[in-house]
Amino acid sequence: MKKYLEFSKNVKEALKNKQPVIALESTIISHGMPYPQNMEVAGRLEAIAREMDVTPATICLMDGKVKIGLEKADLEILAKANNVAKVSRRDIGRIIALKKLGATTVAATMIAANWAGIKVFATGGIGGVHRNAEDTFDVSNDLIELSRVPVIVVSAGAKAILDLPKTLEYLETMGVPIYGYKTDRFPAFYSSQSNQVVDKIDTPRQIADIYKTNIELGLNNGMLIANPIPEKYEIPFDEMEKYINSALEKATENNITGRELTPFLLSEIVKITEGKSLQTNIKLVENNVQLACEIAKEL
Ligand code: PSU
Ligand code: MN
Repeated sequence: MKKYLEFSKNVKEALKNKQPVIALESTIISHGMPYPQNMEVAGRLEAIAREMDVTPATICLMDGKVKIGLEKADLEILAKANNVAKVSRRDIGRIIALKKLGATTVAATMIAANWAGIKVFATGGIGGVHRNAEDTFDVSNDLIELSRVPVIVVSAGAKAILDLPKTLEYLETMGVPIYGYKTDRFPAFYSSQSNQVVDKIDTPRQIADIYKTNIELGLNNGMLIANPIPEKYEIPFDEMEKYINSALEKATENNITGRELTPFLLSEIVKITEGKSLQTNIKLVENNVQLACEIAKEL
């Protein structure tokens, strides 16, 4: 497997010297936000990590390799290209073998981070169980990978485009530990809380200790840290619900399903909120990068 990994110079050095490193995904750049904001955000996230003396490793698939850590030119390609594949587990081999350009989802980023020896990963929101999953069976691969790849994922919960109670039930079934950071309410991405209850945890040290204990016990599953958006930046749950419903209606009208659904809903919501949701999205990812860096330092 090692022959497929290509480390940037900084990430290679940091890992060799046992310095803290965090992984960042690339689907958020290619499919989650429009250009040029995606490029700015990718750069800003890396800068936040560096200011905290943590090395950021943005991950993608390019030229037949799994790239661990991207140079600016690579980020630019990802941010601009409109033929980037969205890569979950099933797509990794195909995109590498055919030497295509692939952006990694939470699922694929966890897998690649684990190959690279990176234990903490910051993102915006994870995929989950979609509303109406009882008809469509649309359950994100992210949830399965959380159950079998030993990486800590810091997210702002999950978007309310999903069915949050079903998402939490599914994670419980799959044995994934979920902790609310300084909260016992599962956050709903744009909103700092939903009505769903989770276990509360208060410090990065405790998160690192639980992770280490799990690993030592041979429980090689991942862990989800749900980090609420700071209240001053949030969009209230009820207000979001209206936007989400009209995005969902439009998806149904246009027969959007499968891997297209999540990116479609994300871009519709940006349009409906006239960019306000994008600002919120950026704030929460920054907040997640900070927490991921604190956890990586403890580890
Ligand atoms: N949710 C968001 N923003 C995102 C995604 C999800 O709020 O950018 C992206 C992530 O990369 C996530 C993927 O892993 O979508 C999930 O897609 P799907 O639902 O098709 O599994
Ligand atoms: Mn899906």
